[in-house]
Amino acid sequence: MTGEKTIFKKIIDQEIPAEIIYEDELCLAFKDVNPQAPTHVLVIPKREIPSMAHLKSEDQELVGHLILTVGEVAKILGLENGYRMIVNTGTEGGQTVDHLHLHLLGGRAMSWPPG
Ligand code: DGP
Repeated sequence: MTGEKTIFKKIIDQEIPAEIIYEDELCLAFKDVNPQAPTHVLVIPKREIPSMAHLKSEDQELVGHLILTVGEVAKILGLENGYRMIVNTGTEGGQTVDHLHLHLLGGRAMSWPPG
């Protein structure tokens, strides 16, 4: 990390706006600015963790909470026909923002394999 705030840290700190869907003491869920599906939400931890590759065993409970939150947000948004959760990790994983985030995509049929 460069020490500079990521765009997601700025959203957490309310320095830039986001369309918040859900928030609790550990995480924040907000709409992706560049949606790849009719529903595209990002679930992020409030604690600064650059990526999935930086998770430690003591983060197990937080990770469980983030995944359960994706499921809760899917319910809030009525994705009863299914959805996809994606965690892009590192350069080859397609990660562009260095703050761990879980993509929730829904509202259309997904294809496989992803690009
Ligand atoms: P990834 O490629 O997995 O690192 O995804 C980063 C996502 O973050 C990408 O889908 C676009 C989204 N994004 C980038 N900047 C902003 C922003 O300022 N606001 C919101 N809501 N989403 C953003």
